[in-house]
Amino acid sequence: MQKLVQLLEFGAPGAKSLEEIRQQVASAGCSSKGGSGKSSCGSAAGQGDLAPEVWEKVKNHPCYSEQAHHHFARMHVAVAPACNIQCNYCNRKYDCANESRPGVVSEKLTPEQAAKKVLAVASSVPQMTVLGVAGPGDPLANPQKTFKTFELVSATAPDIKLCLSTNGLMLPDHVDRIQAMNVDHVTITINMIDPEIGAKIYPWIFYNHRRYEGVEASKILSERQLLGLEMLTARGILVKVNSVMIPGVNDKHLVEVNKAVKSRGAFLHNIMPLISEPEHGTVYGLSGLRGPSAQELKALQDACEGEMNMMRHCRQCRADAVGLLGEDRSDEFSNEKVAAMEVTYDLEARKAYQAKVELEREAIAKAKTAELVKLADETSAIKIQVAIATKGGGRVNEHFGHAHEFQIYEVSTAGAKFVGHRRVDLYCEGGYASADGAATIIRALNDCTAVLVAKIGICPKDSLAAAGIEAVETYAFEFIETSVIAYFKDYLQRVEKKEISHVAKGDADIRQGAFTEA
Ligand code: CLF
Ligand code: SF4
Repeated sequence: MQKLVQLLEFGAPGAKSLEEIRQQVASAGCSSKGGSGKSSCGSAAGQGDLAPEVWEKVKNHPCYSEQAHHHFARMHVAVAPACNIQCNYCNRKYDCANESRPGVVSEKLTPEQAAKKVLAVASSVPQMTVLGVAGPGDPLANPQKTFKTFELVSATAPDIKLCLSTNGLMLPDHVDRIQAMNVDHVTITINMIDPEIGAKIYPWIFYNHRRYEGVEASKILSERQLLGLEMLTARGILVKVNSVMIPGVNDKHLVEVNKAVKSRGAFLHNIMPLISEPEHGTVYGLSGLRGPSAQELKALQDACEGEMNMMRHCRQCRADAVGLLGEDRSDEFSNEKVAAMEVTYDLEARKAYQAKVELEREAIAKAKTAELVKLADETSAIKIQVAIATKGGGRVNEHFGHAHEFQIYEVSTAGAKFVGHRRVDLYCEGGYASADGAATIIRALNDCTAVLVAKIGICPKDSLAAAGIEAVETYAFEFIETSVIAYFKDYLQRVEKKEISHVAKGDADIRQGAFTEA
């Protein structure tokens, strides 16, 4: 392992790329015995005007920092099966290995199994910096299992940040314990502050040994959520609020929710689209309630953006997700595989990886500043969206045909900003192109002027062009934001020279709850 640490030393001649390091740590970290084996968050990058102690908490957290999500991974352990409320968008009985959405999980774990799994992942995936308990039920409806897991992990892997996501009903009762366990990041899902609206989202809650229904249930839930939020922020714990945008139910109301949570000190607001398919068997899915379109979601997020950071890179993960947001490596760490692993937890190698990422981040920030300078003389009012094929690291580094998702950037003369992502079916299946794949990808990217890729074949390039989307390979393996800005500058020049016409784009499908091939 000493050799590996030497390899990681930044500045060393011939230093390895991050991808090489990841692979090398993965092969050295643990072995299988017969098993098969307004600143820094939301949209912008860098520390900005965050206090240093806050920056320390968020800089390596893939959910609390948009920039960090290109480099750092989270994992969830499914130790909390029970829930104490019912949401009309949730059905935890549904499970599919290829499905990614909250509440979905392949295996439930005991705290001891979870602690071993965390060490196994930490040994193999140096970019994993955060352990979250996010279900499949509610972590605070299962407090013994949740806190026991945190206790075991903080004793053996103290560098891993602990994270908790709750519906908030029992939160006020556990705030002291959360603080005592150094859980710095808590997410509360708050979909309403008006119990009349809540009654359309929550049929019942179970509280103080009693079942409550209708408006009464939502009134209790809302009071407990807001009290828990106030108690956490008073203790300096960072709180992210997740809200599910449910068209026709709470979409307009979420602006009020945003104000309410902002005034109580929430750090970040994550407005997510409703995932609603009949096959999920949820009340909303079965009643045909649709999720929002890409433009509807963005318009609400934009309306809420102000002093408070908005999160736009949420992938609505499974309760057992492992990996960078947008990738799921949970299959590699099944109970059976973890039980057969010999785990070597190497804190020094993990620290070295993180130091290397710091250097990469500095390089990205410098390159972005340089590219922005080139835009300084432009006065155009044009604003476009550009899709990116990436597999992480903040670079344009994915082949079009291999992309499971595209990241979406909005760019104008003010610069480039991450505004979302689109999950898509793979264009290439087993080496063959899929006609359906092209159509669904075009629907998902319909609001984009261009897609920047590492590589693309002639057929998909032509299909995209016919749909008014330019496929561009010029920026292969370059930093994303600098590429987007450079593309935009080139686009403006071509418009000015009348080589092309600027065309306003239409709406797009989010396809958040889509099935994807793992
Ligand atoms: Fe997990 Fe949530 Fe912690 Fe992140 S997820 S408990 S804060 S470590 Fe992140 Fe996943 Fe979105 Fe959650 S992308 S669903 S916001
Ligand atoms: Fe499902 Fe979470 Fe709602 Fe419970 S709180 S019903 S687990 S979405």
